[in-house]
Amino acid sequence: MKSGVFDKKAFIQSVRDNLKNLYRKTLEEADQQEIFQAVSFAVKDVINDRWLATQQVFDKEDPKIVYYMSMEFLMGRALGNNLINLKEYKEVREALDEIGLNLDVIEDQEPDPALGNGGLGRLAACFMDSLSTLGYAAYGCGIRYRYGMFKQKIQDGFQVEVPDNWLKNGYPFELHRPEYTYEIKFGGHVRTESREDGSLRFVQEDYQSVLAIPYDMPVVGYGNNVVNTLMIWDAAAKDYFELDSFDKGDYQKAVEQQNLARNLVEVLYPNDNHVAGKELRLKQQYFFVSASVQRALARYKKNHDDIRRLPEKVTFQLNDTHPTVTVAELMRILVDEEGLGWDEAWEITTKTCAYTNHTIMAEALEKWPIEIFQRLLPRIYQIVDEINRRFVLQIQERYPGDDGKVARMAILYDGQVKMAHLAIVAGYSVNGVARLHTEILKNEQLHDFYEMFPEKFNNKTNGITQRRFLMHGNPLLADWVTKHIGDGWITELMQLARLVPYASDAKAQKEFMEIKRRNKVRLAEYIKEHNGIEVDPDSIFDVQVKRLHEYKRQFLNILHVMYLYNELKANPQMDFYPRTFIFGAKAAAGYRNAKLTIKLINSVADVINNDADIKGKIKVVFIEDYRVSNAEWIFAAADVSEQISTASKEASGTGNMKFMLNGALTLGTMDGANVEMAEEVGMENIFIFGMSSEEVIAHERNRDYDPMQIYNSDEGIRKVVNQLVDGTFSPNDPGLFRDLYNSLLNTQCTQYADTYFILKDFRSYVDAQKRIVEYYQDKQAWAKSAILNTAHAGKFSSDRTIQEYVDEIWHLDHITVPDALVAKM
Ligand code: GL2
Repeated sequence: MKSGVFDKKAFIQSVRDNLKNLYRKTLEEADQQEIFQAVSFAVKDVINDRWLATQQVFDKEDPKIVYYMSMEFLMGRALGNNLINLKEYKEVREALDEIGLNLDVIEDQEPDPALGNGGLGRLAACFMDSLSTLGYAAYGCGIRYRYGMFKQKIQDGFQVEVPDNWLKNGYPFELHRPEYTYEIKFGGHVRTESREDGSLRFVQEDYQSVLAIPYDMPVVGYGNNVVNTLMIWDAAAKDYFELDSFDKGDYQKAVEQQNLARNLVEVLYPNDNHVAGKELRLKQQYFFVSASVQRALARYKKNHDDIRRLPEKVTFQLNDTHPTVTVAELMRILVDEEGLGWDEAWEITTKTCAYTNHTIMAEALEKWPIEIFQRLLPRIYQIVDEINRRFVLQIQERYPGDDGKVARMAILYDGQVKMAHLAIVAGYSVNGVARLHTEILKNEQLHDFYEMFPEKFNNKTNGITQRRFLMHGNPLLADWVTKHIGDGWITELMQLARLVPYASDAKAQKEFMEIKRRNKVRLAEYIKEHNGIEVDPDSIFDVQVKRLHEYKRQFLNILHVMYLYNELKANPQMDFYPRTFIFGAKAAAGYRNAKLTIKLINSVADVINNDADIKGKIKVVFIEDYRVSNAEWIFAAADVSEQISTASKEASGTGNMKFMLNGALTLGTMDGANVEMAEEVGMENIFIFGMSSEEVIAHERNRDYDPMQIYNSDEGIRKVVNQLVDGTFSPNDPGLFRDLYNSLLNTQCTQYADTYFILKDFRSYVDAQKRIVEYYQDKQAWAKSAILNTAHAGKFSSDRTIQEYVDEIWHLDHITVPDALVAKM
């Protein structure tokens, strides 16, 4: 496997050697986990040659580097993906097969490194894959949480959170790099002293500190020898083992530092599109930002002596506002450590940092109480204060006498630090993640900023990596595509358009649907094993998998299932095509209505799945612990993809693209990237329903929506809503779902009832569902649309997205890592 030529014998020998060295075991004695470790180390060995070679190219060619700053990287399992990108997947499978090992079983031993919540974290992972594949120099910068996203158990229909101890067996794909340890300082106070030249020096004193120690993970590009690095930071106490500290009797301080270090990286906050505002979270942010910026600057200074030229070689992309302290940390280093003047430092910073906005949800906007911010980060606060002071002057100069502008735009206001404002003021680029989302940012949420800095705003529609979500997740379809159009799509997804002629070809249709069926059988077996439920692979697999959030409207979906059930009960002889409704979702641990919705789905499932009257025509399945690894199978098996958020609320969505790529038809609102998907695939091949974002925004502005009117006038709706509180689905506790009922009708409990317009969109959703079942029964029409969905998914490759970031924001240099160099390592 030195440079692309796979040597079966050498690989197997390497696996055997690893088992001997790691466990003193033979292949026959080792268990599957040990074999997974041994195989992974054998693969890592191959990766290391490319990783070393890539670093040499960096050193020699000195390309500009993007540092992708993100609190979350939802990488998913690495073994299979690395083999795919090394182009050795099939060869390794065969080699293992020959010695009686099954690669699927081995892959299944790997924990899912779940260092992210959902779309935002998974996007970061797809971006890293594309950066390597396209040949751009990049570091992902994040936190090595000891516990990632919790594991979800369903007990008695309720979600129970179980810690995810992903490191318990050791993770073979990480590399400990203690030589890049940095000190991070919290708290204390800032003393000012004069330098000889009369300028001021700021010194932080009486602080607590922790050490940041990175673990590097390789990110392998597809077939090009490029290996970038994901650096995730672990924390350790500084003084704990320093005798010094004990000598001075400073035991208390040593223990505190130990606790700080332990807590800092202990756990990922399991909130998606929502901030809890906890002090520890701000510490996490500064911790990984400070360490990453220090490492980036150290790397830069190794071969450059003019810090003023930093923007030519380094760019920091802020993945949402979470890493926004990057701006102030960079200013601190430039001013306090590099001795630059404010204006010079600001010039550099504002050419180096760029910001991506991922949501318009108000509860996700990060605002820190000044009190916490200042106490935890005293020097950083001073810097933010100065940035704010200068910015407010700028606003006043531009809009004299307009206090409203200052109130709406200042970084410090009302006792809070507004992180998005800081990111926009300091960033040289501000982007949204789908066209509609960017327009809403410009016209609504960030309108004041857009008016002041129109040149900063741009759109970068999200994308996904086809290497994981087609090649690895759906090998049957991947082979089918390659058989028809060659394998160019693996690195150039637009080539899928060449499938268009096959959409009308009877043979191709038959093959395509046969593959879909085999993937449905694979998922049905998984469901049987995990849920004990039999589902019919010939029924329509209608799937909604994503985080549970009210705006994503899983509630609308399950209410519709209840509605269908009522129809079928009332008329058991009706013509009814069998349907399987599949859900998968984690709810934030403290999000009550979200957790109750999970219970509702499971309760409805219990009643419907066990009702002999309906003869199995409706099945409802809640897949436990939805995560990247089982997601790959679910996308491959879906007929219908539910993307039903309240229009304007889903910034982009990325699951929508994964379904489309795998030939599912979307049932969705005109929200997020659905709009662009509709444009690509054509309105005949997608099922759109519900209010437009303009209508939603108008109702929100005018506060003129009254769900009670709908409830009073529509009997079918009234019946399902009443069933939430009459014990139909919770006979032992009829009040169980009262809060969900209230969320629809009761104006007392939220700012207004039915905040997410579920009843408003209900009828239109029912109609769209009807159109879907009718369409499904026209096998040819459906097959044609399914193929066209795959064929028109090309735009939604993260390769396209990253190329746009490179061309329009980062301006990176392309690198190549020659085979000859790899062979020398
Ligand atoms: C999100 C958006 O909700 C989602 O629509 C988008 O696709 C992703 C990636 O851009 O970002 N914003 C956010 O805060 N989370 C998301 O998934 N957690």
